[in-house]
Amino acid sequence: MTNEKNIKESFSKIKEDINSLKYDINSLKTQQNPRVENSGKKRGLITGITGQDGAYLAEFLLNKGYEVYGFHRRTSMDVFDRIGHLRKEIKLVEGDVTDLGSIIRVIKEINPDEIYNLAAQSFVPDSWTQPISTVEINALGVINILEAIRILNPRIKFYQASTSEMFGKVHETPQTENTLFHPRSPYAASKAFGYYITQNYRESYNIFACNGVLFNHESSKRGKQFVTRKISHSVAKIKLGYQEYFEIGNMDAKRDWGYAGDYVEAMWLMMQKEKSDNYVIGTGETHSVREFIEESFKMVGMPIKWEGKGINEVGKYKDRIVVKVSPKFYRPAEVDYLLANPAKAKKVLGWTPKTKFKELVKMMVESDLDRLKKYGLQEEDKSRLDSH
Ligand code: NAP
Ligand code: F7E
Repeated sequence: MTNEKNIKESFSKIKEDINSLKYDINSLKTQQNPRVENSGKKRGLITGITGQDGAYLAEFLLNKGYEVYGFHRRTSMDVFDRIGHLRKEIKLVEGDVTDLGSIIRVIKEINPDEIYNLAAQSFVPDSWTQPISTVEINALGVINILEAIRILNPRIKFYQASTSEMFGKVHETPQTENTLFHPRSPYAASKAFGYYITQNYRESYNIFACNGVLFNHESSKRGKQFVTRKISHSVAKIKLGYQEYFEIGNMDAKRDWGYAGDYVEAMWLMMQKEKSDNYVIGTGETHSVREFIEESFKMVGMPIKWEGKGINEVGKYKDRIVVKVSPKFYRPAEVDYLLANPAKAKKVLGWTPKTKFKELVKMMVESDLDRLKKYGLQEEDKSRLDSH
């Protein structure tokens, strides 16, 4: 009996040893990223896959031969419109950047080579109405991913979607990698934490962690709350007779607007360098909201003139009012003027933007016109515009 008991105990000890050996081998494998060595295909994990940049970056990485994994959160309805054309090629994984457990699960499953953290509550006005959740997603979400990388596999490369909004009330013009931050919204403050913690994990743990400090970039996939798309969409509706006029906030704010398709290349380029760093990405040109409106109306053959001042100012096409100012779109604190100096990105990454301002406006207005002509006014064309 004693003998049988001893044998059983020895077996169970051997089993334990084997399991612990298996665990050690697996962790070693994780450190070496064996999938890359085996398949030769790099694995890219994109958070915020359902957003504007997620869609462009996914397409870009697929074209570079990556296996692309899209991290998305649970929603009550499908939000895959922007990546519909890529659905068969992307592997979707569910999680939330505010949920560390979900990040750990996904990273363990996929063991990616590169993580692009694009997930954010990215609409600045909503950061005043939902400040805590903005911070949870935009700030804590970043450290959640960095912690998961540090614990699971510090060789994974990390990209953080930082922003020109951090320059806020600008300390110098144009803005470079050395310009001081002066955040003007809970959004910008939350992103400043994301920026610094990314830099800190690089310096503390030698993790490859980049900050792309991207200036505003737009496209036909831009959310309709953001000013460029709000304008292109409204102008297209006015041209086709679906709407009489639209309301706007501070038309004198200036932005360095580029094309999202150009900017995802910069994200990838900085992840291919030997050392991680911070890069300013922009066009080096700035334009006002007012100019964006004028150019959009010109594109559809309805040139406008301005009359009045302040909240009484209107934009008129012939005798028709097509633009009105409404203080409901003013912000508690405004970012008046942004202009990038992307010299470092040009020198170190060899990156230059390809799309100029007028081309961008044309692209966006034409896309909205074409879609409305093809499908008519849809439910999505009516929603949310009154509140933003
Ligand atoms: P976007 O269109 O608003 O996309 C944001 C993405 O984040 C969406 O896919 C959204 O998912 C996802 N998301 C939000 N909360 C999440 C959470 N808790 N867990 C997982 N995913 C979550 O933004 P974008 O214009 O593509 O910008 C991409 C990133 O770049 C953002 O971080 C933004 O702050 C930053 N950025 C943008 C610009 C710009 O001009 N576009 C400039 C500088 C920096 P749902 O679809 O479910 O909402
Ligand atoms: O506003 C003014 C508004 O909401 C641009 C995000 O991607 O880029 C974006 O942030 C300007 C502001 O973008 C309206 O006051 C006037 O000065 O298009 P926006 P944003 O706030 O610059 C940065 C880089 C990001 O990181 C952000 O995630 O336009 N403006 N009238 C208006 N803006 C809106 N939305 N609506 C108006 O009616």
